[in-house]
Amino acid sequence: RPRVFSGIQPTADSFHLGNYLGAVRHWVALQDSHDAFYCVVDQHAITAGHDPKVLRQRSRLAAAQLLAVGLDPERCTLFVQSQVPEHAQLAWVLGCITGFGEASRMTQFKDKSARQGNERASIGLFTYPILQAADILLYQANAVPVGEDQRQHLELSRDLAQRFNKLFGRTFTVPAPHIVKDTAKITDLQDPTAKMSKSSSSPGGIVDLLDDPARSAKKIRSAVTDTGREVVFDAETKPGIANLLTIYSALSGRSIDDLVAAYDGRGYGDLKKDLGEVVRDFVGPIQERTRSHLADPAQLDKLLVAGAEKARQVAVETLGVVYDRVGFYRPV
Ligand code: AQP
Repeated sequence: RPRVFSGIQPTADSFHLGNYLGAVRHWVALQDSHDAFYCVVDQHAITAGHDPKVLRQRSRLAAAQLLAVGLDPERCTLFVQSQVPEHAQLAWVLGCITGFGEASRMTQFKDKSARQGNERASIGLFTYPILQAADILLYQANAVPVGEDQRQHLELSRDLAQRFNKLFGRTFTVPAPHIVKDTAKITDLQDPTAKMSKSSSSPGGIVDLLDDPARSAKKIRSAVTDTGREVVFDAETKPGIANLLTIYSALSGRSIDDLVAAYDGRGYGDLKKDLGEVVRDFVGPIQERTRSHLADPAQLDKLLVAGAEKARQVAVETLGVVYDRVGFYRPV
């Protein structure tokens, strides 16, 4: 079976609808067709400042949410990044074949460092995509399900795999992005031209899976839309409505055309009200399941330790080949 790898940062208490619809939903779907490795990337989560106690709890919360939305440890390998030291070890090697200029072109670093102030942005934030490449290449992943915002980072992962293979001999599978176009960029409810984001959206712009369902429904009802009335899907001229239709379609399984026809002549208010209810009904059971996973931290930890052991078997093997190929010292 082809391999799939993806990761998510435990940088907030809750994942948001963008994380779920752009990426995690596909993780769930790929469990049966692929040999799937999914990772809570806590090492990525310290690149922009953090609180140690909160981070540890958020890693558990992230794992609990992933289980709640449908990851099944019997059908995939779920683990926490820092439990597998080979990620950081491989990142060092990959960093040594990455150009400074090449890394400097990563737009996510440019955006985030500009927001933080260039003097305060860490080297970890700068080398983030190299650690991400290590995450992926360590597992010889064929495909990486992510949102559109990760396309450039994935391109770097591909370049590094190819470069390493050329320099030192065929070692890595070159991974392909698995970006499902329809939901690849869920936008901010208050600024429908920007992506919904943990770090840059205002509270009104983001729908968290673990937020109070009534509050989420209210946020949907208050989403920014244009001044027209007609419900049509046009991401250029009506980005707010297009975003709501995208979310509605993905959560309900109804096609965009079907929704547009259903709201013909009814205006935005009805659409927002109904979508608010769809979101409310969707997050309710996820919250319940998340709570039940969190209620048994020993069981959760057991599962994550087992996941890390499984992941390490692959990681150790790949790193061994890498160390050998680059000529690291090995006593005879
Ligand atoms: N708005 C989005 N639409 C579609 N996919 C999205 N993803 C994130 N935002 C959207 C995808 O979610 C996965 C996990 O991403 P992450 O752990 O890197 O989370 P993130 O990028 O930290 O999430 P945010 O909200 O975008 O935070 P900031 O802005 O702080 O970086 C990835 O596959 C990502 O593509």
